[in-house]
Amino acid sequence: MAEQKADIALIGLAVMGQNLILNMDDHGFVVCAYNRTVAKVEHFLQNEAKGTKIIGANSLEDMVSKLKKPRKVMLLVKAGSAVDEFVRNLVPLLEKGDIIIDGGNSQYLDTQRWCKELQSTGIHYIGMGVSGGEDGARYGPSLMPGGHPAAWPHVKPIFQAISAKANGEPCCDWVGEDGAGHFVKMVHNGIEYGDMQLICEAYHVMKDILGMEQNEMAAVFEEWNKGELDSFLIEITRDILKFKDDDGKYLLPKIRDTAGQKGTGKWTGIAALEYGVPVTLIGEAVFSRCLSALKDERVKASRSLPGSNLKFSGNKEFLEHLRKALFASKLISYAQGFMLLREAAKVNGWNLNYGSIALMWRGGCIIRSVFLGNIKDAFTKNPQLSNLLLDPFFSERISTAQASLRQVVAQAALVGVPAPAFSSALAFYDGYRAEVLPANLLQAQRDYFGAHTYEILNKPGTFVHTNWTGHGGNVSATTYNN
Ligand code: 2AM
Repeated sequence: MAEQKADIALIGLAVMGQNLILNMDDHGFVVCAYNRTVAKVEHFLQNEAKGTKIIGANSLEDMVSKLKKPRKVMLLVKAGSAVDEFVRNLVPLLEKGDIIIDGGNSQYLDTQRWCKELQSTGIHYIGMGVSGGEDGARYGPSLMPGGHPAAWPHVKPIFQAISAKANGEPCCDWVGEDGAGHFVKMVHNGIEYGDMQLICEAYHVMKDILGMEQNEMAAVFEEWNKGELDSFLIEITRDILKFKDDDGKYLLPKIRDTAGQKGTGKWTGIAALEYGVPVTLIGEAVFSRCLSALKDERVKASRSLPGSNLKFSGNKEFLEHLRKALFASKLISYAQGFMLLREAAKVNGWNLNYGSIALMWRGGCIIRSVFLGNIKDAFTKNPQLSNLLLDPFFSERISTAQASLRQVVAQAALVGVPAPAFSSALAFYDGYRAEVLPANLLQAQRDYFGAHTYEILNKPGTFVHTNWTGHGGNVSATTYNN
């Protein structure tokens, strides 16, 4: 009897790849497994995949021959050259209508490039963000596919079946054209950096301003997790705070305070700079990791640079300010993230559905939270919403929480505890709501030294240059009408 043909092939048998295959198998799909080091295929079939419908292949040709048409081949290999190499080798083996899905952590520009390059071949390309770690991959990740839209109906049943569900709805939907899926995944990771940094700053405030013990802090996070901050990251923070080492002492203080990073937060910052969107909180979160990595310099500086002599004089009621500050800052960070998505969509011609992006992040991934349900509701009510802060639900929340954010930033500054993410959130908030900013002076400076011209406030479109060093206050102005 001929071997049953597979619904999809998956290349890359590291943990994420294996778990996604097992997840697909659980949902009734026949998967063909392949890996660069072919010996791993047999090992997988004999161990983790024993007793399943999963089949294996010993070459790319063998794999392609075992697939139903249109063939679907998913890559879960190292981003960059490994993806490029596999795509190049696959293209001659595939035909019009077949689909390649890159589920790795590729840069969206690479995905954009492949979409463009494969356009003429008729082979469809999808770049899909996958979030949720190993557990997510096994039992329900958040999946963010984008690329050639014609491919979506063919892979939709598989990906929506294996994805996480939030209130019964799949945390997987079509994101948009070419690199949109990987772009959204990148912004997700940036937001994750911001959320983590905010939680770390809250912990720092509790520890060094309020002088709290770890079990007390754990109890506060436990409490916070029951309300509007309910999220995976708050939950794991509670568990981390509670965790004791074999010697019965808390593990957390024994961990060296230097943060690592793989780069996706940094890419969000780079994209923010390139698109000219003030995604300040994520930027600060990335820089905070960089600063933490300067441990030796910090140790030296701690002995010579003075801090503040002021002591905090409040009490534990301050915790409510801290909770509200965390909520407000998180909201500001997400508002910034969606601003970046909106600008990138405009520049690249992507038709992004912001509500469905919020739903994709609502479950399965690291930033999953109740809060994302509120964001989904905001965009469902008003798909044209220009900024999350202007949604009625959120503008009411921020107007009550902003005073607490001021308290936290002010106290941290007075006592000398760094709170870069909280501070940048507040600075953005005050900048965003400012009718007048001091950029008039900035324009004057630019015109002074570089004759860049400036626009007349009451005459939009009228640009003039002033001879700022002219004698006796006699300035000459040239008018340019755009
Ligand atoms: P391997 O098992 O043969 O190393 C995660 O590292 C996955 O990416 C693994 O399946 C790994 O295959 C694959 N991978 C890493 N670098 C690769 C490369 N340069 N070419 C092909 N596959 C690669």
